[in-house]
Amino acid sequence: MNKPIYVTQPSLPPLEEFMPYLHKIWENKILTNGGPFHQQLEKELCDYLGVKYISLFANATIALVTALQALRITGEVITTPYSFVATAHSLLWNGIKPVFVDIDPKTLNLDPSKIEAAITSQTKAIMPVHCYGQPCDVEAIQKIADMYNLKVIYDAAHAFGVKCHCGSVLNHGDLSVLSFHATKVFNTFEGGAIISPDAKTKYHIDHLKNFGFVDEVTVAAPGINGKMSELNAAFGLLQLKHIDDAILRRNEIDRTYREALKDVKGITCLNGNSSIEKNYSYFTILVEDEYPLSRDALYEKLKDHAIFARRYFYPLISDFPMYRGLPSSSPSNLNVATNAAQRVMCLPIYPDLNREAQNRVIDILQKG
Ligand code: T4K
Repeated sequence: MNKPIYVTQPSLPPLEEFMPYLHKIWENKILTNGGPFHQQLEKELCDYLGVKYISLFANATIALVTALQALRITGEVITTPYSFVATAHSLLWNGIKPVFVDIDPKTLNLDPSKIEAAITSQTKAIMPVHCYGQPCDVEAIQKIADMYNLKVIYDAAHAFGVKCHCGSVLNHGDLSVLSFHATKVFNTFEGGAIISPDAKTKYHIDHLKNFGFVDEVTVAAPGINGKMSELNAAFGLLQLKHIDDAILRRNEIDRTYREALKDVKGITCLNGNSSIEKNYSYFTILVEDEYPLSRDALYEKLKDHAIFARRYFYPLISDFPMYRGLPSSSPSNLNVATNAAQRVMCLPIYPDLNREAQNRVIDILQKG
């Protein structure tokens, strides 16, 4: 039986490299609440990512919930149905009505040309996703936001380290939210962060993730416990030492897939665009009609060979029971997303995926 190959596997540094960090934590007994590793990781991430202010979180879902709270968003928020369910869940947790808008067929990101038609007097913000780390059309989105006085919160869970023509993609919009989950390019086991443009917003967010405490006796808002622990922050500091190598290795795997699949009829590889600095977080294909197998038949065939690709993002968020009833969830409103969800597949990509394992995946795709 072949060894299983998963869509991803977390990068882990040599265990012995983590021991000095653990000794330090055992020594000073600061386990959480903004300890020294937490503060150091915030600083080092700002430098690495090219952003000004960052607030670490326990995960990206709580960070999204907090980002909306920080900007006092209510009413309706325009978002994409083509994402992980946490994007829209963060709206429901704030009592906000999600309004789904269709996606662009090339990038599978929110289609700016469809946003304006969905704006009502209740619309307060746009929450786009840089899906698979491919930057949204940030300029077009900002133009609409400025015109209608809307906030923009980017779900940048996939976009660690991504740079577009004007530097870090994380500097666009009012806030951006990263995920450091085990399955992400940069992981702290669990973790996340909010990128803020100014110190005032960062400190407000820092209070919100600590129950709303401003000082020992003052609670300014009904905040949550969203703090990252010292263990996760220490691990992040170590991960940061290895991140460039990890992204380099992902780049090689991406290149090998593109080369091997370029002549396979009916397989379209997404996001080949080389004008941006990518993180190669996902390798996404669309299985078109010309391919001898349907997407689901291919998915099952891979599984029979112990290759566990994933259909991110199928089903669409708008198909889940808590969203299905919304007028904007109608498939006729979401033609491109509906089609993409039927065709998409994410192939295994992670630094430890060796050539032999990648060839097993490629062989099956080439044979059809
Ligand atoms: N916004 C977007 C756009 C997101 O994609 C996500 C998360 C969020 C927000 C929320 O971020 P967090 O709150 O999680 O920080 C996974 C992840 O759990 C989720 O974080 C991620 N997106 C989503 C796209 O994928 P599943 O249900 O597919 O994960 P799971 O457990 O099936 O893992 C996939 C494969 O990874 C496994 O088959 C094996 C491998 N794996 C996984 C884990 C957890 C490992 O090898 N080791 C591990 O520890 O959701």
